[in-house]
Formats: sequence, structure tokens, C-alpha cells
Amino acid sequence: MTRRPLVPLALAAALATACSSTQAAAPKATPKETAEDLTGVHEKQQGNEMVKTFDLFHEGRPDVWEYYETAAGSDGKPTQRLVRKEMDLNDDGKVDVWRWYNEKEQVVKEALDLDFDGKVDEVIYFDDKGEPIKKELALDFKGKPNTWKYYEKGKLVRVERDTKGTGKVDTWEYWEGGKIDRIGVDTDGDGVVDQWIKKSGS
Ligand SMILES: [Ca+2]
Ligand SMILES: [Ca+2]
Repeated sequence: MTRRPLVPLALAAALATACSSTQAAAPKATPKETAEDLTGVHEKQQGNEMVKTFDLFHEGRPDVWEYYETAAGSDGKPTQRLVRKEMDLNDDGKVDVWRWYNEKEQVVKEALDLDFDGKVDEVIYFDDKGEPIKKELALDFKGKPNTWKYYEKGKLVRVERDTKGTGKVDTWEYWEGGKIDRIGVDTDGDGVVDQWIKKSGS
């Protein structure tokens, strides 16, 4: 297996920030807000975030990065809280999983690069019980979501699809009890169902 010879720049910058204040300034990076903006590298450190790294593959470089914020704890003393985590699952030096945590350190959002090409293929949003609320999927692995799944109490209730690659939803599947109940299709592109190709009870 070929190995990338150098630690990625963003990682080097992250480590430099964590380890020393005398290092050269980190390269400029644009804060990333959405899954589409994630490009297989590290998100820029925010605020007073510090990073802890782990070398799970024991190869002398990190493959898990945990980002902590310092905040006042319930006793008023400064405490560290995990705010996000990045993981390199296939040991190519690029991040494949990004997780974000709430103030109780529960995962609220997870982004996954399933085919390790640097483009995010799935983003999952969780409620405070750890159940998925919504999944955004790029089923063609091209990095742009084309399918959105919505959940209530952990159960799939609706799937919205952009089947024409227009960036707009054109098909709505409504699920009940683990089965599709009805499917509506927008045929003229105005974002409203024109035709029910499967009706409730049919
Ligand atoms: Ca990777
Ligand atoms: Ca991908």
C-alpha cells in the first residue's frame, strides 16, 4: 500500500496550533458550514478549540482527532468539552468521518465519506436520544445530496428525491410502518406534486 509521504498541511497546522505558539501561522482556511464544503480534510479549528490526536493504527501519525472547547463547568471551574471528532478510517491521511457533539457530548451530526474520495456521501442528524432525524445522501457518490430521508422516533416517514439532478426534490415517498404508503411526483418542476404514482392503500 502506498503511503502519502507527508502529514497533510491542515493536520500539521492543527498540531502546530495545539503544541506550540511559536510555529508559523496556520494556512488560511475558509470556515466550512455544510457537508458539501467538506473536502476530505480537517475543518478549521474554531475559537479556543484544542485538539487531541490518537494513532490507532500505530504508524506514527494520527488517525483520530478530537476537538475540545474550554468552558466553565457546573462548579464554575474551566472544563473541557468534546465538540467534534474527525477520523481517518482507511489510513490514507484524509478524514472520512466527521462528528459534531452537543453540550452533553452527544453526537448531533455525522458526515461520512463512504468511498474515501474526499467527497461526503452521507450526513446524518441525530436527536438527543441518538435517533436519526434526517439523512442526506449522495447516492451517486458525486458529493451532492440527491436523497433526503426523514425520521420520527427513529422510524423512516418520508424520502425526498432529486431524480433529475436539478438540485430540487421531484419525488416524495411517504412511509408508514416500514412500507411505502404513497409516492408523489412533480412533473413540471414547480416543487409541487402533480401526480400520485402510488396512492395510499393501493
Ligand atoms: Ca481516509
Ligand atoms: Ca465519497
